Amino acid sequence: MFDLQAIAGLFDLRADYVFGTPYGSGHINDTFRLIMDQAGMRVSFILQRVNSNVFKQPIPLMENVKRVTDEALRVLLASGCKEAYRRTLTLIPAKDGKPYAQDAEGNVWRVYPFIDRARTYDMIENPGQCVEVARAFGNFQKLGADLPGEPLFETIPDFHNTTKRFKNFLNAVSADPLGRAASVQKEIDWFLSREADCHKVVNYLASGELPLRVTHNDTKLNNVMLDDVTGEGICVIDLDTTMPGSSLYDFGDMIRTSTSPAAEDEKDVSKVTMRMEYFEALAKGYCEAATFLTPLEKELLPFSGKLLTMECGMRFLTDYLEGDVYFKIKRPEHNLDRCRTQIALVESIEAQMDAMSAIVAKY
Ligand code: ADP
Ligand code: GN1
Ligand code: MG
Repeated sequence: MFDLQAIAGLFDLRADYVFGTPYGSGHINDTFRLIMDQAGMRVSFILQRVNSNVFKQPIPLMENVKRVTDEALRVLLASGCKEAYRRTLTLIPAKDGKPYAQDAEGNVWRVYPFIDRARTYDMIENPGQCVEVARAFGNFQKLGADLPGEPLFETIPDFHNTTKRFKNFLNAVSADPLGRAASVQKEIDWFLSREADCHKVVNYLASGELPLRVTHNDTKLNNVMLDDVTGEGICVIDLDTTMPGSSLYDFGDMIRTSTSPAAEDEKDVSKVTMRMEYFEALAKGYCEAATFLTPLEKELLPFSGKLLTMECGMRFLTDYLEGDVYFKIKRPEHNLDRCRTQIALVESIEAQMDAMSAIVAKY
């Protein structure tokens, strides 16, 4: 569908195109692995088309990514790190020197070196990985705290504003463009009964009781690369939503994606459960790295898992009602299946909230 060779040719890769294939399991951007021949040596790159339906202003977004990755590289090199270029994404410039290229249709593309001997996981395999994931995202927030210059551009306004997300959900229910609402009344009622939870963090941020930080905002498990040999969380990726946010958004999405043994789109929701051992590993890794947390942020860490899982479930249901226009889907009821796993996970978290709080108090 895209002429990958021509697009690769827009970048200063100093290599001959061999082939390119779709890559990864992200729900938003179009990602490809490029195999190139560089003076006789096979090298890989990641080529991505920024999803302009989701990100309405891709160029300021790319300026954010450039600032964040430049700063990460600067810090790694200053610390004497031997494999700095494996521990942060780095943008390869286009032939005109810009950190991105535009094709004739106006699509914005970027290229990163392919990070080798490391991979992302769609499902967590052991609690040790949780420690690594949480540490990597915690350290990423530290980097954000020291980022010089203006605040980052807000690539998706109100991305985690759960009050607005709830309103959008209500609008989708009443518009019901595909006549799907009646068949999912049970799920709709489930979210309606939890409205009060949607306002809590938003209100604390508005009153200043919770601080606004530079956060990643999409800390799902498959947005961090773990080293194949050591298992270490070596590189945080998918930086499109790095912007002002709450630490709770980041920790909450780690709970959502790294504590259950079931896939996000598992059809058998009886498999979905929040495992305390995995939560404890996340809390340990995160609290070790995120030494800046205030008492209220710490207190709300267990609640953040409920909130972000609820938010994501509500977003999947909203997208199902609106006709699957936002998240990539692979089957007709994909978003509905995803919504149902999120509901099951929230119920599991609700049942264990006290024990989760006791664990946070330990760290
Ligand atoms: P999306 O926004 O669609 O989730 P991501 O930026 O997360 O896109 O990329 C999708 C997948 O591609 C990731 O989960 C990861 O497996 C892989 N990936 C992304 N960047 C790199 C990289 N620099 N090196 C190796 N793999 C990568
Ligand atoms: C999307 O891009 P990806 O797959 O890492 C989404 C997240 C959701 C997640 C649900 C920009 O993340 O907000 O939590 O799907 N990203 C965007 O799996 O909307
Ligand atoms: Mg991703």
